[in-house]
Amino acid sequence: MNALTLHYHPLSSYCHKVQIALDVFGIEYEQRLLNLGDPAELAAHLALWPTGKIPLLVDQGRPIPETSVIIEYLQLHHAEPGRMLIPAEQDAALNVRLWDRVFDLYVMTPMQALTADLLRPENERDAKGATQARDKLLAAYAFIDRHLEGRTWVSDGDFSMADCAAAPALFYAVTHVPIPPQHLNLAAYFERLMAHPSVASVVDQARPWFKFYPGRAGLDRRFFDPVGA
Ligand SMILES: N[C@@H](CCC(=O)N[C@@H](CS)C(=O)NCC(=O)O)C(=O)O
Repeated sequence: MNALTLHYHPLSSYCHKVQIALDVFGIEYEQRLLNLGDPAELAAHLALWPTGKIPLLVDQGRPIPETSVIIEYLQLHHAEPGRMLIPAEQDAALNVRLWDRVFDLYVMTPMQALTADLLRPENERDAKGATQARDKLLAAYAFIDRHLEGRTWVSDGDFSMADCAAAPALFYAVTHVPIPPQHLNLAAYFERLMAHPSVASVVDQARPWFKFYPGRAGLDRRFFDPVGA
């Protein structure tokens, strides 16, 4: 068994964030697909990490939770030499952590609320909560679009942990709230993210699963598996 195992689900945005980082770092690892709907699997997972959230990295039996911590841990202990997602320079590193937080808190969170709402029976849906989540996404799109003016990646340097967070957050967010046409910087950034080899590879792995994603009606056809979509 490989020393490093990622407990994951192929449709999970936060798992994609870490899978992108693993690919950038050039790290070999095993994947353990979790079915948290199964009571025994859920109990075993909760014993490892009581929040029950995925992904969870397990390194020689030691659970490492929380995506941003996982990525920092991987860079510290397992990345191929010279491969970095958090720059060594402290102020630059703070900026990466800031934009990682922005995507987790202001894009992932409302996106997850909208996906969760779709999983409820029609008569239990939260129309007010969904409107608020859509408004939050639109507000985030507007300020991220302004921030991206003149930038290739979201922090000032190379592709970073913040872009690992941005790619799956935006991938699923746009299925609920498309990028408004005036946000040209954000639309171009989205395409740059999708063309990044590590992002494209993670999207490719998940392709056969997108037909099960609750927000699939809003997902661009190019992301579906051409066979069996
Ligand atoms: N702050 C956590 C968030 C992880 C998270 O929300 N994961 C979702 C999947 S994308 C999850 O575990 N959902 C199952 C649940 O909430 O029970 C992180 O960065 O690792």
